[in-house]
Amino acid sequence: MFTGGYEIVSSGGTASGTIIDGGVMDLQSGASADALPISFVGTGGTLEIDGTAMPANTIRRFVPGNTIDLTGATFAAGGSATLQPGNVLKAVESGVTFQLHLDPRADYSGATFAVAKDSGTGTNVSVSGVVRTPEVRNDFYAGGTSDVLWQNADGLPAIWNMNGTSLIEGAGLPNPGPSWQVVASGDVNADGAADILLQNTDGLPAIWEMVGSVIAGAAVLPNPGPSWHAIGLGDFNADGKPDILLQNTSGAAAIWEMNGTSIATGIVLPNPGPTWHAIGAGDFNGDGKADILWQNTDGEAAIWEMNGGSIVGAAVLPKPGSSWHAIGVGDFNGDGKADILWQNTDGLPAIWEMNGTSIIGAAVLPNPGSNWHAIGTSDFNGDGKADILWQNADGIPAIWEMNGTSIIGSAALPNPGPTWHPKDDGPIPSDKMGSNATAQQPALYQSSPDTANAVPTLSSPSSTSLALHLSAPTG
Ligand SMILES: [Ca+2]
Ligand SMILES: [Ca+2]
Ligand SMILES: [Ca+2]
Ligand SMILES: [Ca+2]
Repeated sequence: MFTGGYEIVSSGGTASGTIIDGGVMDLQSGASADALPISFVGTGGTLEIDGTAMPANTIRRFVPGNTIDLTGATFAAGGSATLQPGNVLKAVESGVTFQLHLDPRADYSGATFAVAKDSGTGTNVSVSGVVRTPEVRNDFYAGGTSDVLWQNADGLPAIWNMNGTSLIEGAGLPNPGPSWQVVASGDVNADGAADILLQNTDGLPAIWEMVGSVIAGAAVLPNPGPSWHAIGLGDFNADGKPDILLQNTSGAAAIWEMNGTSIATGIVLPNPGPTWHAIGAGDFNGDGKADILWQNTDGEAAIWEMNGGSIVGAAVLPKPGSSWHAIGVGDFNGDGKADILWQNTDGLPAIWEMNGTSIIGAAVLPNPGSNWHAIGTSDFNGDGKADILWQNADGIPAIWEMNGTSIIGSAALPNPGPTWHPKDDGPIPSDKMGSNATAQQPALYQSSPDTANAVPTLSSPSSTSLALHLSAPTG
């Protein structure tokens, strides 16, 4: 990782998992940055590429304010930079063509590229307009794939920098102590690298602005009191910055619309009653605005479709029964709409593919057994489809790479031991944290969130037959 200043990767050298956070990274002629992406974080960064051989690496988050300096591209009037299919950026200077591989998942349809003379004889490539890059859950190293966020029972957080299902390196963060719960991650400051939302048992929320495993900034938010629990992060108003979903022990939910680490607006939502647990935020109808998934203690789930702090649609989903737990929301089939990950108390996982509040597909996955806990829906291979992060009761983490409801790959990760808990979008059970921590979810009953558009009750989250049982998620 590289932040600010000036770094030289010399001929024959390599840089690994490169982050350019301001400053200049100089890739000298003949140097390579291995196969991992070269990622800009924030703005004000320059990737200087010497010589005429272009790196094959994917260049992520090339957005307005960042520069690619091609020192070996002799600037001349009439040069150009144009985007080719697959987001290959083609620069032509003095009759010579240079090709750079921009993030193929980024949307450059509202962007314009330009070339200009650099400080020497070379060519600066810049971009203006609107660039949309996909936000990937738990992506602390801005590589376009999920990393794993951990917290130990003693409070110590840690991040595993992942390349797909392979652990590149792990790093411990400063220990805030066991009264601080790591709640969720999201790119709060919209710089391309995930940040961490924490909450103290006294109610105090805090945000760590992260670049890789480095805490680049820290902010404490107003304390709503210990009866309010931060549930997660989601962009409810589609301004590109995640907002905070909270729930009171009374059942009332609230949204803090955030502008980075500042609360722009606080909105208290209708109170569905304390048997309804806010599970998480995800965009079920694909309008770019996060919606809220609820589950009642009797198993029934419901969705509130949101527009900022306004509920624009609500529906109760088919009742799977109280042995089914909504683990979290993620887009398993890559259609831009959040889906629901379930797990039964007997271990059986299931997925509901959603279109708004309609279930358009449902499948039960192989049962790894009740010792395996589904943790969340990160995208480890960066294909835009959620994968499943697991942890065994003995501590072993594992990943199922998913394509819709099909398991296309699986891998076990090193075992950090059972006191370490991965933090993804699943609710955090009280028995998973230190003795000072409180349950993230409230516990008493009232009325339902909304009975409008209620749909018929089913006996299980899937109408399909059970798949074969496997002994472990790596099976
Ligand atoms: Ca960030
Ligand atoms: Ca939505
Ligand atoms: Ca989906
Ligand atoms: Ca994936």
